[in-house]
Amino acid sequence: MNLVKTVAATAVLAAFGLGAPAGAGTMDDVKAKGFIQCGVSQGVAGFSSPDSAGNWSGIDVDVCRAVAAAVFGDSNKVKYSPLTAKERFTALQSGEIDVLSRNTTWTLVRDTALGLNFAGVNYYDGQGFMVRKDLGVKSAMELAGASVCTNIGTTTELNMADFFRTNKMDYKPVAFEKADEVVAAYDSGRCDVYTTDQSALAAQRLKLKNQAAHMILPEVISKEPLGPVVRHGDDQWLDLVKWSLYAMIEAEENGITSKNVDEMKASTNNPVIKRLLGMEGDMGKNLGVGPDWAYNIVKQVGNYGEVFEKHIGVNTPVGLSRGVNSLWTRGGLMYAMPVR
Ligand SMILES: N[C@@H](CCC(=O)N[C@@H](CS)C(=O)NCC(=O)O)C(=O)O
Repeated sequence: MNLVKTVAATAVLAAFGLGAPAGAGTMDDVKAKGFIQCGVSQGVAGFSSPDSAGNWSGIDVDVCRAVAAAVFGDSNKVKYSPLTAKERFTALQSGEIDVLSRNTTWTLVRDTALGLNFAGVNYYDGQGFMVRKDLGVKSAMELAGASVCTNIGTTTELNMADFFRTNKMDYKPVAFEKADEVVAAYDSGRCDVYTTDQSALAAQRLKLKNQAAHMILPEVISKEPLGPVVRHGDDQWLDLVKWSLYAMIEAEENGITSKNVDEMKASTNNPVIKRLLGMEGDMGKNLGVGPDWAYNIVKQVGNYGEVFEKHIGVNTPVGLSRGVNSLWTRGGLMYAMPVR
């Protein structure tokens, strides 16, 4: 029966041109080649962006580094594929990348019809609008007739259409494939408005010639839960990516940081921490990795709060506050399932 289902699923994927080379077995493939191929953006500060030497960093990059720490005990065993919004799902479906960690919104269609699985959420976001201050607009409800710059192949385009239609306002979409083309078009005055996820507005604003001349309008017009994505039909790999993210959140909840993890490991009597750090239970074995999987994540990458503050927090140029991305114990949405 399972074989029949697999054959049928393969035929369906092939019929949609999705190919079938990389269904199950990503864990074995990754172990055999010795690194994880991680799909990232082409450069969104704090999320995934390269430095001048080509080293990638950001909270999306750190999800891939966490998975590499869990599998290999080495967070550096990652190669990066910069992808536009339009290219990203094909790259995952075809097996070109092992995981997509690139400000990607979890939606029903992506989770089902595209043959993908979301492994969790590493940033809860929502779509916003940026305008030049001298446009004299204080609310998105004053944008009737505006030209609006955005990216092709995104939820942004769809939400924008919903927003203007619902509010019975005309608008002129100006869409580009590359994010830098959108920024350049907006900065040169080709459109009145730049719309994307609010976190990306904060990041992309850093690329504008005169940042102080722009403002983000108060309205948030959508839900954009952003998180890592894998292929449908590979539960073992899905589990590993999911629990690598949970490990970062669980570590924060338990006060375990990259700085104190060794001390915690040596001295704790807390069974939750003992299970997470591999001293009790057999959590790594269940995931197909070693007992130190979560220890390696925290030691080499950090807990979720550390990663947030390092790349996008209030003391970084991106300057985002935790808001709904706080732990559930502080009124936020970040909640890891129990490690037991
Ligand atoms: N979260 C939305 C939008 C994602 C998106 O691609 N946004 C653009 C606007 S800034 C982006 O990040 N581009 C970066 C790039 O192409 O490198 C989605 O999943 O569709």
